[in-house]
Amino acid sequence: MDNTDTRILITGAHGQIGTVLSAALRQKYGTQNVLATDIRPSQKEQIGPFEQLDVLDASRLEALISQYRITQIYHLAAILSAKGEEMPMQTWNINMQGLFNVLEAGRKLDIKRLFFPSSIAAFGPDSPKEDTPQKAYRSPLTVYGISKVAGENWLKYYYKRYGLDVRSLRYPGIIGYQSLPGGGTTDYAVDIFYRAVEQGEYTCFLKANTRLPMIYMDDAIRATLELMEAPAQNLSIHTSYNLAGISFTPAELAAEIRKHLPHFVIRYAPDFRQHIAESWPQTIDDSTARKDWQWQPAFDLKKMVEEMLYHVQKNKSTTESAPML
Ligand code: AKB
Repeated sequence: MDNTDTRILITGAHGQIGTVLSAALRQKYGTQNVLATDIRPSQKEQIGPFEQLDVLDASRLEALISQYRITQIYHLAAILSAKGEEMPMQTWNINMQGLFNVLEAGRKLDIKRLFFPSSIAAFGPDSPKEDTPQKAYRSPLTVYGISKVAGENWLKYYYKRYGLDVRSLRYPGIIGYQSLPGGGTTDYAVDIFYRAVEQGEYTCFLKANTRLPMIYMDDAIRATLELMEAPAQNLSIHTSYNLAGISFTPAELAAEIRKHLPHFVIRYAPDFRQHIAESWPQTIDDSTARKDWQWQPAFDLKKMVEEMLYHVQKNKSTTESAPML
């Protein structure tokens, strides 16, 4: 790695956010200053330093931090809401023990700044559904959500007790074309674009009128970088910041897609994820983020759908015209 001040380690770098965030951080800090890690082996297109890492392996995590002289960690590795309900104990273990290993490494090895993603899943059926406030009561239904609430409180503990500079966002469902989500309840809002372009139809696992908070990937990445760069004295939240982008229902998303693909058909076959979605907020009040570090989303539903369709169609035609080997 180069001899600059900031050297970053990302866990879960092959995940939906990790794929795009690694590239953005490499562009900003230099390829050699960002170490991507994941439990899955290196991908063919991996550009820059990569190490295979299971976040439950605390000694390997600490060895990598020392070896690469890491100064910042983005800890993204986790099991999401829907998958988490299939394996509650494993999810708790991975999400919590993984976080403890990172926090302890941060404390012991003098990490300067640490990022941990929380989620709208930290809220539950007893939180207000509309404009859910920053400090709303949080009693989530899912193991994933419980691990996020607990995680947020541990961040605050490490900040207060050890002075560790830990920062966090409650991400809405993230929509992007660069990577696929896996195991989440909001995944439909990415899948729908691929099905619309490739097959002209989609069967949604949520009901037509299920409104959820979402955000376009560009906004989510920019929010992450802006929060991580904000002066420490401006930050009033040491659990996790509410973050809002766009809220919509599957029916509204389908109608917007139909403006570009008039023959697109959506059907509904709600499954267990409906219950999870109904326990979450519909819209989020992110005024504290706007005030503390001037957060401002750039993508509305129209712009997001235009961008998604453009990129998904472009990727499809590139794949189709690729020569057979
Ligand atoms: C999920 O659906 O589990 C995630 C999330 C909202 O945290 N996308």
